[in-house]
Amino acid sequence: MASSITSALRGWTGINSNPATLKPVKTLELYEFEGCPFCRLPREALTELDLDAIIYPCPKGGTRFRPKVVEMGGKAQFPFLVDPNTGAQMYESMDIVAYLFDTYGQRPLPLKWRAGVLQKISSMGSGIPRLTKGSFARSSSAPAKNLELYSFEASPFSRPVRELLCELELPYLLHNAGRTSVRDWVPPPVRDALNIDASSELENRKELLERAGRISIPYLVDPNTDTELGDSTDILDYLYETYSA
Ligand SMILES: N[C@@H](CCC(=O)N[C@@H](CS)C(=O)NCC(=O)O)C(=O)O
Repeated sequence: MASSITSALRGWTGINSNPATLKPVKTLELYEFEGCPFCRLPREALTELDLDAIIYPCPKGGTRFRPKVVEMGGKAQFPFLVDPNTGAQMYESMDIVAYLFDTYGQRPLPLKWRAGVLQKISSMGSGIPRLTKGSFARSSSAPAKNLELYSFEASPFSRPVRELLCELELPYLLHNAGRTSVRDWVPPPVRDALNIDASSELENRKELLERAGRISIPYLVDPNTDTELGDSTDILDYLYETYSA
């Protein structure tokens, strides 16, 4: 419920995808933490542009990836984007959003993103219902391989999963799977019951359909244990049991 309020307060930004003209050859890397209002903005832009990224969680008190950001950029400030395709490395949420639209969207920055200050204020307000979730590190065991998550930024069910991945400092490949058509809005159980075709033009949705037989977001893949889960409650239980120390 609180997660839905957060998405609603952001006007459901980060729900629709209009794929970028150019897809990065090497995956983008974003150092961020889920509870940070500034970090939400580039994550929303990634969904809007249908871009994947490796998320390196940097919650407060985190020791796994925070030092790397200080090493690369000189300070512990988040978000921090690394683009291995161009060598670009940058702080500042709105600079990152503009960079993504310019470099990969290859289209003018949408009007709403030009009002950077308003976006930041709105993001701060919308995070209030989540309190401190996704902000502070908890001890965990580090996975050998990155996890993978099919998600889109505004998904109320994905947010708690991303918050826990963040708190446990578990890096993951974020497969964005936003919405492009009306049928994407039909809840998965209704879609299943009515036999509604779930196919999509988005690569990640196609991939998920093939992999799981249905499209239900979030969907977690853990190559360390050969586990795949498609229900947020099951995913949360699994992450606690497997990685929380
Ligand atoms: N103007 C920056 C502000 C970034 C910022 O202040 N981020 C906070 C987190 S919300 C931060 O990095 N705090 C330092 C820390 O968490 O240690 C932006 O828009 O990206």
